[in-house]
Amino acid sequence: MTVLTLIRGSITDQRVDAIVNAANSSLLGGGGVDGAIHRAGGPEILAECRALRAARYGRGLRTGQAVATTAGRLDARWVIHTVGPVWSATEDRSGLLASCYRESLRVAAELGATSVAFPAISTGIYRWPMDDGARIAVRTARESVTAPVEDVRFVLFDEHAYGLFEAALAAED
Ligand code: AR6
Repeated sequence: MTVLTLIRGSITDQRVDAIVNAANSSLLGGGGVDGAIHRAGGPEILAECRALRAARYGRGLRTGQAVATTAGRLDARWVIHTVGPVWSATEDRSGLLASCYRESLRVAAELGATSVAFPAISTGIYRWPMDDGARIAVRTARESVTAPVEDVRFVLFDEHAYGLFEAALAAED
């Protein structure tokens, strides 16, 4: 049975099979979680991202899709890069945000990962409201997780995010 858990802290401190990165379509790094992952994981991750761009992803990774690389020096086997949607007040992009969680879990299962750590995708630089982002994260992970993944962790940077994920989890039960 899959367990969804919440952790307060930095995703770069997690010991799991796969760490999910809230990347952008260039796959070449950025701020927030992306910057932290590349800093902590070292240049091997960026080298693989560049190779992906040179091969299958010449035009970048599309929003809602996911792709894996090495985790470099992180205490994980893989980083799964996914591109969240930028929040829009006029267009409903929640299907794309759900797709990030679903596709990341699909890639994780394909790799044989049993444990996966997620950040709250799109809720930082991409401005998605945290309460809605939390609901989409929890609901989609519960619906789309498959074996061998059995441990899904949401790693929240601050108390506010943690509280909203807690509420989203409680509302699902
Ligand atoms: N561990 C866990 N959560 C974190 C960490 C961390 N080390 N650092 C930030 N957060 P963001 P996005 C939280 O901006 O909104 C990058 O430049 C943060 O508080 O990392 O999907 C990419 O290259 C927020 O709640 O990702 C893209 O261009 C959440 O993680 C763009 O930002 C996500 O914030 C993606 O923006």
